[in-house]
Amino acid sequence: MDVPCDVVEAGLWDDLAEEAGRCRRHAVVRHNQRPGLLVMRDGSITSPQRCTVHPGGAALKELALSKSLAEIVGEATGQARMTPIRFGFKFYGPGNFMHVHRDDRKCDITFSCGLREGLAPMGWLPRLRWLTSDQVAERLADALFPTRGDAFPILSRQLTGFDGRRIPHWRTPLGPVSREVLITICFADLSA
Ligand SMILES: O=C(O)CCC(=O)C(=O)O
Ligand SMILES: [Fe+2]
Repeated sequence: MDVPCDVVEAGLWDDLAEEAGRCRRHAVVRHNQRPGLLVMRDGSITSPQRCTVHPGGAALKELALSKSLAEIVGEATGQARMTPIRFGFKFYGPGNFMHVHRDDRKCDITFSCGLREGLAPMGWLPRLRWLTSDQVAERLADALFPTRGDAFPILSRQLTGFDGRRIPHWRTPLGPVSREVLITICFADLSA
């Protein structure tokens, strides 16, 4: 689902871009080197990735906790109390990547957007949504960036939500001069 543009004011996007710039130099490296797809007890699938991450500051908090965003997310998912349980900036530099995986079980919906123009699409396999994680791991054991996948555009300053806990998705390695900044926000229904 796409979040309507007017849910986030233009000024906040500028603040986010500036905040990301400040956070970049304090971001920590996330480098999982364990090869292969590992099915976790919560049903998520972890796999190798390399990037740097930062939990953000006041601007990202304002976006993640904004009432208007929570309302849209609640409406889209049919769940009353959607709460952002995890959010942050992701910085991808040259050669950084994320192999195919399934997000944390707690994430009812994962939102992503870029802060720079021209971000390459993510890859995803929506048709594998209903397979078990064991089935997915077996099927994709030799396809860390599945070539049969579809492109999932991640636009700049346009939040898009997807079922990252069920749909296997990935980001292929960035080129030698590429640098990207993404925002990810994961919402969970805490009313149950
Ligand atoms: O790089 C992306 O676009 C997706 C990031 C992602 O899937 C994640 O952080 O779990
Ligand atoms: Fe993910």
